[in-house]
Amino acid sequence: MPSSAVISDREFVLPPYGRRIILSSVSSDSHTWNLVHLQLLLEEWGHEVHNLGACVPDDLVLRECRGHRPDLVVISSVNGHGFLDGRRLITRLRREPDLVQLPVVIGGKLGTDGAAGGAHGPALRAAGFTAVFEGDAAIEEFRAYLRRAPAPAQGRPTAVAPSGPHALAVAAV
Ligand code: B12
Repeated sequence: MPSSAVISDREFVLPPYGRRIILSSVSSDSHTWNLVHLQLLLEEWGHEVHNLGACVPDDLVLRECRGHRPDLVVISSVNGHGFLDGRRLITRLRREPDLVQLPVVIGGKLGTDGAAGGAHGPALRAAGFTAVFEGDAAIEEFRAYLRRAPAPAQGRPTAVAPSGPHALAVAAV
């Protein structure tokens, strides 16, 4: 299947090293092996993962974002409701002034057409996701996304992008 990653040109910056990541599913999705697999991959790539698990209510995601102050939020869904649940979640999250610039990506089987999906990127990005990963190349593209970043100017960059023009920036791990 061709690439279907849709990555925002919004002003988000990720710190260029092992990041603090919140991993979560959406409220309706009870699948767990997707989360286990993603956690293992992310940890193997050098990141610290706080896995919220399956069937996570929107309120809890927002609360954890505030309490945990992640560099990145990764939403995974495979039950077919990821598009609707994800759009509702990100709309809610982007309404919060303190979370408006937090990088949040989503991936998996986001519609009811299973692995044949891949058309949800533009709408989910328009709703506020930083990047959307669907299809066979999702993991590969996600890894490439995590690796892209300029060298840090100095010190630990903030989780929230500072104001001013800069492209999506993620570093090699
Ligand atoms: C096991 C399973 C279940 C188990 C889950 C048990 C558990 N504890 O996880 C049970 C029986 C509970 C279940 C229930 C349902 N399931 Co189910 N399930 C599966 C099955 C067979 C395997 C899923 C799995 O574990 N895969 C292994 C993991 C490692 O792979 P993965 O899930 O694909 O995740 C990978 C990628 O998707 C990707 N990815 C996922 N998220 C993200 C995020 C990012 C950022 C990136 C980059 C990549 C990424 O990377 C992951 C790791 O490689 C799949 C079919 C299949 N072969 O995939 C159906 C499947 C996911 N289920 C499906 C459905 C429809 C359901 C039900 C709605 C059925 C029903 N009518 O009740 C319910 C939903 C329940 C709910 N509330 O969510 C459909 C979804 C259809 C769709 N999206 O178009 C599938 C695809 C089956 C099918 N072909 O129809 N299911």
